[in-house]
Amino acid sequence: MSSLVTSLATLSKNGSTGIIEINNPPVNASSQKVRQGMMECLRLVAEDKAITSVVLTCAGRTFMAGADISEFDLPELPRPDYNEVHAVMEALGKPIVAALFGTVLGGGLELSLSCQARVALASTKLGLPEVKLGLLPGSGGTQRLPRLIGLAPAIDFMTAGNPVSAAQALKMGFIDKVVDDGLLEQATAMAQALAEKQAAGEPLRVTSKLPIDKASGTPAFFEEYRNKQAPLAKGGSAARQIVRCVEAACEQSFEDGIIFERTAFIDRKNSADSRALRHLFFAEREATRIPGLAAGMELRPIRKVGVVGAGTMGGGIAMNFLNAGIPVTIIDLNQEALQRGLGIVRKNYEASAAKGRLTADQVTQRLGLFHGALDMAELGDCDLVIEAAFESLEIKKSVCKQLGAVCKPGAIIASNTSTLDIDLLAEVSGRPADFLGMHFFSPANVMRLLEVVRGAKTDPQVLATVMAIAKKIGKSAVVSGVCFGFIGNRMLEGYLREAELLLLEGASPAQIDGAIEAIGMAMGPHRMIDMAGVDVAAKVVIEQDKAGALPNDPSYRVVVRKLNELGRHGQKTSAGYYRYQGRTAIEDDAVWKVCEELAQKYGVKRRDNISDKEIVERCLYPLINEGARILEEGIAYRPGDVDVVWAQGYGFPAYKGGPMQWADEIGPAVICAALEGYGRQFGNAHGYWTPSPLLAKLATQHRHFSDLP
Ligand code: T1G
Repeated sequence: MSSLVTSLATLSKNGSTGIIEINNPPVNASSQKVRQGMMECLRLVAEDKAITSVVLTCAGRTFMAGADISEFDLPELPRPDYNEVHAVMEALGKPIVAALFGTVLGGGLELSLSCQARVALASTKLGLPEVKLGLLPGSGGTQRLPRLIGLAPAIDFMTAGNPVSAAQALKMGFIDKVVDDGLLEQATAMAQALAEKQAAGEPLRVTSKLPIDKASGTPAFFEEYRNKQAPLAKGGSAARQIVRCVEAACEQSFEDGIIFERTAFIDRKNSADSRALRHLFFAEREATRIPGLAAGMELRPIRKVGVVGAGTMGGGIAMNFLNAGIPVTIIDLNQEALQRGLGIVRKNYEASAAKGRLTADQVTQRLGLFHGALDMAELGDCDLVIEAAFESLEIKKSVCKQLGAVCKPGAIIASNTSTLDIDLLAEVSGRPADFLGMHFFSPANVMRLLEVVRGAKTDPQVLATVMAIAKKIGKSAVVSGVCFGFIGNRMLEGYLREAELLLLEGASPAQIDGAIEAIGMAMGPHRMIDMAGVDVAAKVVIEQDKAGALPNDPSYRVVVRKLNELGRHGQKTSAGYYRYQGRTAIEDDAVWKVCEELAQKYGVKRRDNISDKEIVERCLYPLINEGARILEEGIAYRPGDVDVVWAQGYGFPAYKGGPMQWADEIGPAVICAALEGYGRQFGNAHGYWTPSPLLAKLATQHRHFSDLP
């Protein structure tokens, strides 16, 4: 086969079939050079009379996984535009068959829709996830897909943004054949068959020329679909625009519909919520890169994992590794606790199987990798041991000391502590170089966030190994330095402090939670504590108080401590900051009275003019300020790392990109001025309102967190 290589696309010939292969590692994203290469290959195909059909494929591990997202921050989309390429493909006059494999997403799937047919390996995943980036399929997807599979299935597929299997795609009607192997051969055979039909007089199927089901596309149909999407204020713009583009496909010619779609796409691309979602997409991947660590460092093999503590956290942690096919030995002090822990994991898997999320074989396979034991010595052959013992310094010191003795040389020892000093536990283990923190978030088998806490003496190879295993078990890992609360819980301090002060000053839990949820937080502070446990939150404050780590402020977090004393531990006792009927939170006058009494006791003046704006600023600006301190102390490497922690672990709205991205949208100078204003209004005796040096510097220099290296 002869071949002509242009930039990132190669044209070769297999008899009368031209093979266009895109080669842009790692995911064949559609960059300007890819599109230039394709245009060159298509020109050559058009000129070569000997070529009567074409197969479009990619090198590497996947067919095109979408447009190059990094191009969207450019002022203009670099030409040739996607739609120029699609127009040349559809006007070629020769059948093109797409050979699909890997993860065919976004612009990659749209590219294939401009072919005459699509053949996919059975293992292929196909999707239009643009909506998850605050975008919409911007290279003809909203115009071509409805012509192939109908209005409702196309809108459902694009507004959900979730991938489907090749078998599902075949059933939906947007691919033509699924093969188990021989993809290129099968696609070539189909291309040649289409060429023969064309030679016999059968017109080529051109997707953009297919009719669209206008009869179903009534105004009421589209209005109903629009109303099903999330509200605009909660990141619903992209989905609503997708519905509008499909409506335009019914109202206008294909050519006009493409223009409509492009206008809507540009509007989305330039929106704050899409910028935020794209920021998080890259931030999550950037977070796995450790400054100063040589790429490609040899990692320690992790073939077997040990978990100490068969409680809720220990069981959840274990499931992460079992799900990845890694054997786990779990230890607990007594048989009853151990059996309870093993039983909880079994029930979790059986519940997943009952919902069809796992097959019975998968449940059997995973449980077959899971063993319980009472003797720590059983952990002697583990490569990584994670302690998830009760959150008490004495207990964790004892466990870490034992692990230092029983774990084999080279084994990594991790603590799941959320409040204790990793360096202290590392020293107690006697192997500080092998030691670090792995702070999972409950439920540990569900929450993607993992704070990896590097100790002062943690070996870089240990850190790199844990970051790699985190990706293998599907976690979004972020490295934190050692400090109280690491990244997330440390920033939570000021947020919860102000939420409680607002209660003393006269706001209700419902008003505070409502104001915070209105800006997109999944759960307000008080509903969050009621779910996690008022006793758990109070214990952290009490332990800090014992350690003399609280501000010299007698009113500090008095409400959570009082509710704890009253036995109002939250949802689990049907009463906390709210009263509960099942999971329904109901405002409770008893809490109002507690706050009134505490306000009187601590001389806090109550008022009834607390606005939602004040609530949001007083709770979230100190959170951002603490994030700035965490950056200037080097606890977090990058602002994006802080954003990933809050978006993945604390319900910060992804369409705001995380607290530091949101701070950039508001402006550091605005935040700085607001902090200083509250300092003047309430006094700043405890330094609650002092802008961090970094925030103050960004404010005066009119720079942003995104300008930081
Ligand atoms: N653009 C640019 N870079 C991308 C990229 C993309 N679309 N997809 C992945 N990368 C980079 C990623 O940053 C990382 O870089 C490396 O590739 C490996 O990715 C016009 C508007 C395909 C399932 O949303 O879902 O098309 O960190 O670590 O775990 O209508 O990447 O190595 O430097 O994630 O194996 C639509 C996004 C775009 C798909 C592979 N497409 N990508 O997962 O590897 S918008 C998407 C993914 C669009 C058109 C619209 C995943 C993956 P680095 P990775 P992975």
